[in-house]
Amino acid sequence: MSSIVLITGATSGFGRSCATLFAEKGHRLILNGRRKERLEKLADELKDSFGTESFLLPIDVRNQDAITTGIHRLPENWQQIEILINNAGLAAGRDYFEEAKLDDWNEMIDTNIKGFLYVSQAVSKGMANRKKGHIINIGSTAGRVVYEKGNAYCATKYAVDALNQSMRIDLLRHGIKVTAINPGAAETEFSLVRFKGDQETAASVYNGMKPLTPEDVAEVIYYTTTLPAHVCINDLTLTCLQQADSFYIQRK
Ligand code: NDP
Ligand code: 8X3
Repeated sequence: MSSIVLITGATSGFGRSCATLFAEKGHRLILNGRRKERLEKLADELKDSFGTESFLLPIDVRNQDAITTGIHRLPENWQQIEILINNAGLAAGRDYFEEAKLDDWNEMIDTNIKGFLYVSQAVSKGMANRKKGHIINIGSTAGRVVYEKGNAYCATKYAVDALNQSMRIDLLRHGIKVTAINPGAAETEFSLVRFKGDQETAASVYNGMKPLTPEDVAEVIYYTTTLPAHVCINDLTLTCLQQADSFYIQRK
C-alpha cells in the first residue's frame, strides 16, 4: 500500500537511503534537507527509477516558523503523512568538554533537539487527528553509552531517547506508533560533517572495521514499518558486528 513518508535529512546518508528504499517499495515521499539541488536531483532519480512522486521541503529544521508552516501548509494531497522519519541531525566537533566550541553545541542542540521537536509536533498534530501514523526517531548508540569527547552530541541523542519514550506515551491515546532506531557507527557524511571537511580524520573513524552502511540502516527502518498494525517496535539498537556499544569496538 502506498503511504506518504516524510523524511528529514534526505540529502545524504540514512535519509537518502530511506528515500530510495521507500520509493522502491512504492511510497510517496516528502523530502527535507537544506541542499535543495540534492533534493531535486534525488526526486528526479526516484521518478525515473520507480515512478515516485516527491514533494520537496528544502527547509532548515532549525527554522521554527518555516518548518512548522511548511508542514501545516502542505498541499491538500500531501497532508496525510503516515510515516515520519525524523533523521536530520549532525555532530559538530569532538572535543574535551572544557575545550568544545559553544557554536558547535548550539548547532547540535538547535538541530538534533529543537528542530526535531518542531518537525515532530507539526506532523503529530495531523496524525493525532487522523488517529494513525508512525514516527521513527533516529537516535544513536551515543544516546545509550556516553564516550570521551562526545559530550553535547551524546546529550542530544539521549534527548532523542527521552523524547521517543515521551512521544510513545503521549501519542498512545491516538494509536500512533513511535519507534527509536539507534544505529552505531555507519559510514555516511556524518564524520566529514563532524570533522568539518577533514577527510583523513573522518575516514579514520572507520579504521579496521566494516561499519554499517546507510542501506543497512534503511533496511531496518523499513522493516519496522512492515509489521502488523497492532505491533510496534518501541526501540531498536543496531551496530556492525565489530561494535558492541559506543565504547567496545573490535578493530582489526
Ligand atoms: P549525513 O551527514 O550523511 O546526513 C545528515 C542529513 O541531515 C543530511 O541530509 C543533512 O542535509 C541533514 N541535516 C543536517 N542539518 C539539517 C538541518 N538543520 N535542517 C535540515 N536537514 C539537516 O549523516 P547520517 O545520515 O549519518 O545522519 C543521519 C542521522 O543519523 C543524524 O541524526 C545522526 O546523528 C544519526 N546517526 C548517525 C550515525 C552514523 O554513524 N552515521 C549513527 C547513529 C546516528 P543538509 O545538509 O542538506 O541539510
Ligand atoms: C553516531 C555514532 O558513535 O559516532 O551517532 O556517535 S557515534
